[in-house]
Amino acid sequence: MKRTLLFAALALPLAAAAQTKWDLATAYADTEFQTRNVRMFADDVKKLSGGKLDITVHSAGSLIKNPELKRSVQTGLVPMAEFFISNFGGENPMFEVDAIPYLAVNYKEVRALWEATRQPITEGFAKQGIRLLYSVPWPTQAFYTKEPVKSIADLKGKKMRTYNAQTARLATLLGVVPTTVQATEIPQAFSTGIIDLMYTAGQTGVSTRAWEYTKYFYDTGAWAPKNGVFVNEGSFKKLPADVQKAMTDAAKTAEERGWKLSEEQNTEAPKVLAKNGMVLAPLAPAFTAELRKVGETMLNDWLAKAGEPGKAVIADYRKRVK
Ligand code: PCA
Repeated sequence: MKRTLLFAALALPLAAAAQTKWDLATAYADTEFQTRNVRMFADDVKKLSGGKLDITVHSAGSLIKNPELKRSVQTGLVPMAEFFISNFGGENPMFEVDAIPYLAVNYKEVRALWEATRQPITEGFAKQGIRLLYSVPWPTQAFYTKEPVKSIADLKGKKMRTYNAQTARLATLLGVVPTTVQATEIPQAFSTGIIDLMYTAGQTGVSTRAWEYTKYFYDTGAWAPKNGVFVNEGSFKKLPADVQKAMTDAAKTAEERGWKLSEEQNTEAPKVLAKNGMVLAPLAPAFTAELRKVGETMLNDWLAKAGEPGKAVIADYRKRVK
């Protein structure tokens, strides 16, 4: 017994020396499926690398706040981060192609859009010194309101929670007041009256207990924006080849698993909302027509910004969903 202990004590520093410890920062809470998937990814990297790389996941903005995540991984402040890709449409329009309402309205289309844009998006980040390891969509975006909505007129002047420039633009086009609130701060923003309604996935509604401050759930199915998990390219290159492979293999698995989880949540989360008393209300035809118009405007704006490469990916996408 004594001997085993002594052996263990001697073995420890050796094992520790061979192990690299990294941090991965994300803005989202542990209750979100995206975070669960990131944690499984970190476990897989550890297993596949034979324990050589141990990634600690820091969730809910506990290490780095949402707006700082990309810059932090770019400058190497943290080697890895997960962030919401369309937050950075201002740097490269390609990054926000998945945040245009009614461009891709089901998982088949969302996947086709990803297949048509993965390369330019990956290259865009590579130019900035970060490697996109995998990307997973949030379930389709839905309105959460306190009162029933028959058309845009019912929303006029209300304060809507937004999470990036695209949703702020959407809010402006709807005639509501955009108010930036991080996902983890949604309950507090409702209870203090900073926002009257929000627009997010059913899953995020479950994670933030939307039934405690809203009543109606309108799933538009209009878009499924994506998160990405990133590594600083310089840090990645310094890893031994077998650890690099462990990371890219684990990323492939995480992407497949994540898409499955996302699709599952897309049907399961609304049931949880209903069980807790929310009304799963159908979108009124007038409201749908108005939203589609807003979507068209946003697509045209995007095409004007994204130029020839933008036109090319949309044409490629349209071919894929024909
Ligand atoms: N949930 C995250 C991003 C999009 C989503 O569905 C949020 O609301 O911040």
